[in-house]
Amino acid sequence: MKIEGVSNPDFMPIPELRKMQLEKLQKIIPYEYENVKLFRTRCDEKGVKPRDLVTLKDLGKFPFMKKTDLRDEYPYGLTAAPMSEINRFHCSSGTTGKPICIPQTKNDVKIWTEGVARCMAMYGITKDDIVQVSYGYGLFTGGLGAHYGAEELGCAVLPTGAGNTEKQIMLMQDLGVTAICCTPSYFLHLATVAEKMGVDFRRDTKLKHGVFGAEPWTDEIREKIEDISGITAHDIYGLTEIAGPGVAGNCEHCHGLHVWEDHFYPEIIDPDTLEVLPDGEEGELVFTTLDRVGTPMIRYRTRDLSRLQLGSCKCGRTMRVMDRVHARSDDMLIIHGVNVFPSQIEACLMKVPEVAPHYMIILSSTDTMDLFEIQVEVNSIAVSQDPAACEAIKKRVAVAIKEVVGLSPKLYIVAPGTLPRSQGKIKRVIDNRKK
Ligand code: DLL
Repeated sequence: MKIEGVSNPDFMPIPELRKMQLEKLQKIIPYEYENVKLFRTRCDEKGVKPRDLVTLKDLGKFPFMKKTDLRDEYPYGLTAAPMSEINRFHCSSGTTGKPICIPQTKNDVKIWTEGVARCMAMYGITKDDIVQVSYGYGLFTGGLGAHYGAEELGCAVLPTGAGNTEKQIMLMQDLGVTAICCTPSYFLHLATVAEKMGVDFRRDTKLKHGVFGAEPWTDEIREKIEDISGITAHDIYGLTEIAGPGVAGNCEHCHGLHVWEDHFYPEIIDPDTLEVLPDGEEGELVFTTLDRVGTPMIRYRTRDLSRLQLGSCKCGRTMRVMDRVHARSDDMLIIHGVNVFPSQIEACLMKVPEVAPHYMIILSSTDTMDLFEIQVEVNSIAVSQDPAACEAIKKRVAVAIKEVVGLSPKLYIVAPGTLPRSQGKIKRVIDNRKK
């Protein structure tokens, strides 16, 4: 894999890229049709055949895949390669029922590894960096994905996994770690623990880069992270079904993430009509894996809401830029009939400097109405114990939330360290409403 210079696939001329995408689709679609019964049946029902894929636009004729397909066909129903070719399994658990299982070949893992390495190279991480991987290892793709990607770049990797936070901070200092990979919420937790230990990231560590993803995080949280630690917070996106982390990442110029579309073909659809939307319009992100053969995904509906941006990026990369993912269509809360995304609440909270980036949205209901509460941590114990200061903060938060979503939740100010922390993906909404 060449990372520097024009031979890097990131900078491939667009006509060449589109030609390559079409050629890869013209291979993967017949392969999937031949090897995966569900796909074949759906194509037959729709009256579409692999040979109907003549231009990239024709992809829109083919059926979608969804998470429920993976659950229904668990464990091997969507596996296209023979078991002798399978080299790795990754699974992602949902809240209920069976997990989804993605068997993959050696080359599938290589494509994924390359995606992560390309992201890291784009962030300015080099073989001189010492990379601490604090994503969970195991069935979750975060740990092994970041690990393989950093090793591919030639970095020295410290595979701490998630948890054991004080030890992580000690190792970070002692070994001179320069880049950390974890969820943004876990980094915020690390920062709080570091502060308690008297460790100042700027003064006492060599940390420069954070490779954060696996959960939505707002621009406001990003600023907060950079502010408290002095590092550059990079965004890495991906999902188990498509590979894992490293499907897309941000460069220093774009406000969004370059999608490695030489491997992962993106579309945006209207989640209601299922029509493909033109670049520039927001909708649900759909991916087709162009050359993974273990469990190819054709038009996989991610549920993530994003947009493929128009125009070119200053960095010269030709790979399209998707908007940062702030929400999933299934994250949307309907409170008193109003659509609310948790990220909107987060952005409002982060406008108030005394508020810490830790909060919990709690919904419950009486027979007739929804009850909407938010518990918010403040930065200092002194503030949490000063009723007048708490009232003033509540007022500012209430005004911001009213302005953005038009609702007035009941606000509770709590002391630093009160709300649960997570080593992996954070859960910030508890919905106890009667269904
Ligand atoms: O979270 C893969 C990953 C690991 C990505 C580490 C980045 C870093 P899943 O567990 O299958 O895979 O969850 C995928 O997480 O559909 C998004 O909703 C969300 N997600 C992932 N990255 C981001 C991100 C991993 N950078 C689901 N921003 C996806 C916002 C993200 N949401």
